[in-house]
Amino acid sequence: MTNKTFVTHEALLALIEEGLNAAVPEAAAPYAHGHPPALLAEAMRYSLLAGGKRLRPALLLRTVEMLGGDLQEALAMACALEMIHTYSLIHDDLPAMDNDDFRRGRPTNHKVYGEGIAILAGDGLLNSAFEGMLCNALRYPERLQRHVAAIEAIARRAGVTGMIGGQCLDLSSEGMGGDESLLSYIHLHKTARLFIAPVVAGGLLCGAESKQLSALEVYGRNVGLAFQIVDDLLDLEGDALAMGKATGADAKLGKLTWPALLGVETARQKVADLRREAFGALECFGDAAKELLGIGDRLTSRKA
Ligand code: GRG
Repeated sequence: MTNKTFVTHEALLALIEEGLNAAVPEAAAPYAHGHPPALLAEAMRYSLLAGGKRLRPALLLRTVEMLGGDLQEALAMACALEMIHTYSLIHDDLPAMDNDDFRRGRPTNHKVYGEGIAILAGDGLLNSAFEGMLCNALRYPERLQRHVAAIEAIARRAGVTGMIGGQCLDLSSEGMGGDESLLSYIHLHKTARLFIAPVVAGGLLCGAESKQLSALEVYGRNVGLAFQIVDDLLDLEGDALAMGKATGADAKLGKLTWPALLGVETARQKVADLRREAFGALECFGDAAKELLGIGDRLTSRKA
């Protein structure tokens, strides 16, 4: 048994919202040097503060909490993950990619600001994410090495051998069919890498040992893959209103998904198997893993 105390879910979300709000401030006076143009700041904030589930920052902060780290020190990194995720959604929604009109319960960024500004809002969020993490790292010279290792872990998993690589294969294989190995590659890279990044980065920030880092990686990978299959199932059978975006998009685009490839029942079974493996990986952390397990539970049993 552990006497560890945990921040409430509401308090954690409030901390994340506060961090995000500060990470991309509202515009200063027009043409103020050292500030983004008003339109760009507005477009970035439009998508960032639109109320997503904040899964990736929560995963990082819960990992840091589990390992006894400092939530304030980790906040910039948690927010950076949400900024990277939000940039990927803005770009994914563009006509050149998934061409979606609706995201997080409101019109997509390019529907409001036009394609050019939406591309720049995504670019701005991606760059600001790294600016924020690096500025924060410099505030902790005694743990600079840990910060840099964690930032590298995030950069790699969001990059061309991670999310961007997965998105590339997803896009280039649209309507062309494919098999399990292609689908596994796409899901692991496009989605699961951004679930592995927060837990491994949280571990690195807290100086976790290699056995613990491996366990965190297994947890992140399995919940990430399960999350993506649930997303595919919801796209097939979910309620567009509850989801805050249109459903049925995968079938329209001829996308390779687990339900399309193996059927709905096998896809559901796969979610259950991945979930079991993910939870098993956290056993080495004992009761301290309670909140991380809770996130895994919510994201593999979600209905929206
Ligand atoms: C453009 C480089 C680039 C990558 C895009 C995010 C992404 C990669 C594609 C989005 C397509 C998609 C629906 C993927 C499924 C997994 C996913 C990322 C779902 C959305 O994440 P949530 O449910 O969203 O965490 P919220 O809005 O709650 O943050």
